[in-house]
Amino acid sequence: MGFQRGGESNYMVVKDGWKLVIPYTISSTVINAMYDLNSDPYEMNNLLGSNPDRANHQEKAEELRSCLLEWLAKQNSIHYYSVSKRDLLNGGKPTGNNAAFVSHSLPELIPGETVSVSVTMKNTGTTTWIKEGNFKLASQSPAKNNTWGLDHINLDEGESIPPNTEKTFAFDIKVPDYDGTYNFQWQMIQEAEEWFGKKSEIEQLINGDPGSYLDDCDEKTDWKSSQALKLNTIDQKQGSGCVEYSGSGTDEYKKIFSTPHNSKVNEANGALRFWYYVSDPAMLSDKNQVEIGSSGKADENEYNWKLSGLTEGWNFVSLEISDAGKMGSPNLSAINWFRLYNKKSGSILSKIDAIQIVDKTITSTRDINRTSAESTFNIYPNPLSGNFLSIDINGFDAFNKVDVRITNLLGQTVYRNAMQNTGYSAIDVSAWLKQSVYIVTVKSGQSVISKKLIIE
Ligand SMILES: [Ca+2]
Ligand SMILES: [Ca+2]
Repeated sequence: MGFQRGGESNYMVVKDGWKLVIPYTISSTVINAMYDLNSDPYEMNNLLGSNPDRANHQEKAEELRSCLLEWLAKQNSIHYYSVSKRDLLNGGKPTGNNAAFVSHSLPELIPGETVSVSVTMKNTGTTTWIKEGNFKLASQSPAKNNTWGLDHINLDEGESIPPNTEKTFAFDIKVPDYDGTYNFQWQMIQEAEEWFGKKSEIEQLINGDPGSYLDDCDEKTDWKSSQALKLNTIDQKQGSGCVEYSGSGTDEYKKIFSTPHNSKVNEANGALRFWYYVSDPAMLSDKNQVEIGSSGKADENEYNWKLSGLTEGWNFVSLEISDAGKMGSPNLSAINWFRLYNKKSGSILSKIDAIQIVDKTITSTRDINRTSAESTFNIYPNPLSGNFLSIDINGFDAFNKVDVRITNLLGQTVYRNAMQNTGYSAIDVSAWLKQSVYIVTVKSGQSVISKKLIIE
């Protein structure tokens, strides 16, 4: 008797001249197969699968599966439960996992506060959700994000959610208080097997400065495609519009940016994020690709990814630079190329919006440690002769308020304000600053920086 976890995609059991192959996960594209190696050494005839006599082989298949289960139990494998429930006669599919979003309740999302929320899902499949089966509610957009302080909620020990019943997951979240755009969205998952069912309705929280966009898709200027693109100003996810495609041509969205975009990220911390609407993902081949680059064209100094797991409607796509295919030496400080393209088996409607290259470590975790060496601020114009002094504040601890103080040369404070670290502020100084020299001090946490301001 032998076991093997074959490649990435299946388990194999060989015993007494019989061989059973079971997909490693539910979502694998490999189907269940069993061969009688004594009479069929070249594995030409799958006795399960579409074999009309497959029911006659159930007993043998179950015997081999129980050997596999014994082994998985010893390994303490997370796949034990799922493998024990697979329908061996029907290719291991359909899985029977499905869910409908019923409702959620959430109070106002106040940055920095802990609030109680709930998400209700209905089991519309044929499997029963239990903790032992690794059924959970988990965060989406992006998948398994930790924005709200937790990325999943377990069922209770002994709890059972059979088909056609609802489950309300009630839990506390910590609302992020740092700048950015955050999505509150959840979906059922059978851990290590598959995401399934409808995602919860998305709620967005925008704090302070959401960060710059590679393209906010509020205009279709310079966007090219195999079809005529439209500007959609009704169904956008951000700003005043999104760019819309309809047709069956391969090139969907491509753009050469006349001004290169400095993403300020590196390969280790960067992620490409955007919203992508697809009317019918089944029309897309699995070659669906997206790429960014710094040569103003395809296949030269580019990062590329395959898109997968798209669902009908809007998808929040999050792709890590560290997972990308790479051609040449793309320069993340000068991105000037974006393309999304795909072969299609029919006509689709798609939309794209809010393309960002972000530091994923800032939007996915609270553990931000920016050194004070990176903290800077600029005041301008300086010397100042008008009414408004502009301040740009960068790199201070995003969790603390930034204390801005202006003192005269006698050390007396003439202006003081605690600002959120929103980057840019304009202060009306006309009422209280006379022609003189002042000191502007910006302080947050351990970082203190002072600069001289001249009023003319
Ligand atoms: Ca937009
Ligand atoms: Ca490419």
